[in-house]
Amino acid sequence: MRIKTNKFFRKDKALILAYDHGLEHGPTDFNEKSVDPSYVLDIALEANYTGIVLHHGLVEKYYTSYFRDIPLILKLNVHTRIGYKPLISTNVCSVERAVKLGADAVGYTIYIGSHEEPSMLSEFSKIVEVAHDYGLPVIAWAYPRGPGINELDTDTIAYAVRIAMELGADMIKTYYNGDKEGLKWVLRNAGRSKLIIAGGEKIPDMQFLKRTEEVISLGADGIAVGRNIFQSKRPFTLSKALSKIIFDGSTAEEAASILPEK
Ligand code: FBP
Repeated sequence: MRIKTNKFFRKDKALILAYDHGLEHGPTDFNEKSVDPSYVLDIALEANYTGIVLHHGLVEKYYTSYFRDIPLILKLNVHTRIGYKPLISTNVCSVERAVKLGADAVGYTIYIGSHEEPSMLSEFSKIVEVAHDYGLPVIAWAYPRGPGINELDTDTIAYAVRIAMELGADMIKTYYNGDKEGLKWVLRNAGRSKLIIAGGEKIPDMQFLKRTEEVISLGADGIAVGRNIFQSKRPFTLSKALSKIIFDGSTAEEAASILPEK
């Protein structure tokens, strides 16, 4: 089944803001401003992001004020960093509830290579089935992770992406390891699924712009960024600079010209 994902794309590219970190990493990811979900939603709105990733609690209490202005990807599972636990991302919201809450897509993390991978593959497949019955696209966070797994190995990333593609993901979010030829191979393995590159830990703004220019020029369908935006001192203008690279074909240097002095 070909499910429409065009809501998340402008000129065939996606710029998605991820804000699931409060659950995934905890408040250490936030500063005085970004701890407030309304502040991050304002960034998404003002910089015209093509989607935002939220968990259902934030959707109910905050997203309703932005309803339909920013396409919503409701994240259905979660893994927290606190305490010892198996490497499984736990389902915390149904597709039916996501539909009721006005989601335009659902998101699901699979830790490829974890001991718990079999149950995530099974749950993901059921989610794809139900979501597609509603005509809802599914985004897989296809993240290699687990004992003995090199998360940044190109073949392992390509394998993770291939698994998500063959299990019906409409969009796949994964890491870029800096291997340019490798990304082309990863993209081949995404097939007709869209490949979105995850942001990662905060790096200097200019370096992030250059990395974005690189992945877009190599054919990635977009980026999904969290910390590199809401941990930046200038998240609004940095977002606009990313837009220039992704949608207008600007170089990182051209895009950086709109950034204010730090
Ligand atoms: P970042 O751009 O901040 O890396 O966000 C992307 C993301 O996939 C989030 O959606 C998620 O919360 C987080 O990274 C997962 O991080 P980790 O890989 O450390 O578990």
